[in-house]
Amino acid sequence: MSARTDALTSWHDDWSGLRVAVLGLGMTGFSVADTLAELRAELLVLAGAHDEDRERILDVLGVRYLIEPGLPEVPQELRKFAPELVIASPGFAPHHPIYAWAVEQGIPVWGDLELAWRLRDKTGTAPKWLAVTGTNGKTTTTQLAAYMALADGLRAAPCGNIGVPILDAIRDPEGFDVLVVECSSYQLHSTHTMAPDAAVVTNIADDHLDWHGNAEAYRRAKGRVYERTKTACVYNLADEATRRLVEDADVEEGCRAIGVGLGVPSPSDFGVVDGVLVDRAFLEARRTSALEIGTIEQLAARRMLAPHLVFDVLAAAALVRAIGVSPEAVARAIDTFQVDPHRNQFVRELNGVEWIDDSKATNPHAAAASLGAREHVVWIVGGLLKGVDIAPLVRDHAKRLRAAIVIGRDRREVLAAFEQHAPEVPLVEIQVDETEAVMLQAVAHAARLAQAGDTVLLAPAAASMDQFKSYSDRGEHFAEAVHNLGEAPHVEASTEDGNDSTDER
Ligand code: UMA
Repeated sequence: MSARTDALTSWHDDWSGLRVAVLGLGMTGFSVADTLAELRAELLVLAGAHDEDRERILDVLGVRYLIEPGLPEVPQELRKFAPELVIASPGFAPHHPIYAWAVEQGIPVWGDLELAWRLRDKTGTAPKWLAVTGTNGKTTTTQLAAYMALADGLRAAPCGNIGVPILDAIRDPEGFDVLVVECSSYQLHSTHTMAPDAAVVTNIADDHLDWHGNAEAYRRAKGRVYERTKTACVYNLADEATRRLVEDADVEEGCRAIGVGLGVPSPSDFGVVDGVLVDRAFLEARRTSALEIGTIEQLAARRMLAPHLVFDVLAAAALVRAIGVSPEAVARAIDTFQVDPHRNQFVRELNGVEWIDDSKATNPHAAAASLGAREHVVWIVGGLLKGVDIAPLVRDHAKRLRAAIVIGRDRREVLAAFEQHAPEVPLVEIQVDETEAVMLQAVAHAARLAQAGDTVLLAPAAASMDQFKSYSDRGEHFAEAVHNLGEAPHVEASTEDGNDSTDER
């Protein structure tokens, strides 16, 4: 790292004239450019696609930008600009030509988390910093932790990968007491000095292998969240890999490892005893007693009994207890918390069949949690697999499948997995690609195949961008199609325009 960028560790340092290349003009790139323009850095923004609204604002701010379709190589203008620092949006993988060029030139590459960490003292006092990552459950855990801190009267905000760029939170005029930062593996890859008060990896399973190159690189990126942690490294007792990441991390003196599980906890852990959620970590008498932070009954009332949700609640509680949020505030928060849409969301019951939207299950690990919680399932599966093997998921859950309906671009891999591991499961391949038609057909077939007592589960184990705008768009199309189903026990499998394009075995 260069001496100049090394020394820039505060909002109140002199950032003026620093030559920074910003990669990307999405949520992240824009928030970085806006922030650094305010600090009077000299900027060059590069992106592979136009965004007219944001470009207009950059014009007003006097920020230079270069938009080139696909950004296939290192532009001459960037070489001439000779950046002292590159800030990469998460979508830029390390093998992107510009990212790789910067590394080769010895130019420091930061993500927005790194910049935000250095600028966190804008309002004078730095907020407490809770960092959340994991393959699944990170958004719910992030929201829960922020909600629990709010219930204790703290100014708290969830931010980061959750969809609120962290620099927007940093620039809030009044500032926050606590930031709960959802960190993606992409963001963590380019984070170097962040030192959270408490951090959690909720679980680790293969995901985003195309970006990271391999599973080990993905795992290592996730593990960076624990580096330099001050008070508590929270990990999943049921996921050995998360404990190993804590062991491998270089943390501050006095930082404790706090395990979270669904069973009776040992001292220093969180868990469940006779229907009561307990903290056995943040109390003096932890050898002999535990603090009540909520009950299973409370969670049942909020439709949050699925094991992964109970885990998320306990993990969030561990994070906020590490910074002194009271057990009573945690319990109050559980009483009113609502899980976001498209996360195991109940859509409708029709003729004894339950319809569930878990469109957020964008990888096999998340889909496994969802499938595992049900006995007889008609499963809507498929999309963009992101280089992840879906076969083990099909193998492990074949027994509970009444039928499967395969959507998405990577259908061939999904069909092959069924061929190999579940040849007896009735299969429908939806062969259309148009957003509107896909879900109409999938839902109509599911209605025909499901029997009373079954669950129809949208848990695609894949990303959505091949056929939908986002996982929420996919979930909304599903819910709309489900709500439009008639009351008749068996709905004919045809779309409204009558063009059903499927293959069935
Ligand atoms: N771009 C290129 N070339 C590339 C990649 C991107 O030019 O190879 C440009 C695009 O043209 C565009 C910009 O980069 O100008 C987009 O940047 P981005 O893809 O990094 O997306 P942002 O809009 O900055 O949103 C990011 C996160 N997106 C990704 O990680 C892909 C958002 O998480 C996050 O909410 C936001 O920052 C704020 O922190 C989304 C996500 O899908 C929800 N995350 C993944 C996940 O949760 O699984 C990691």
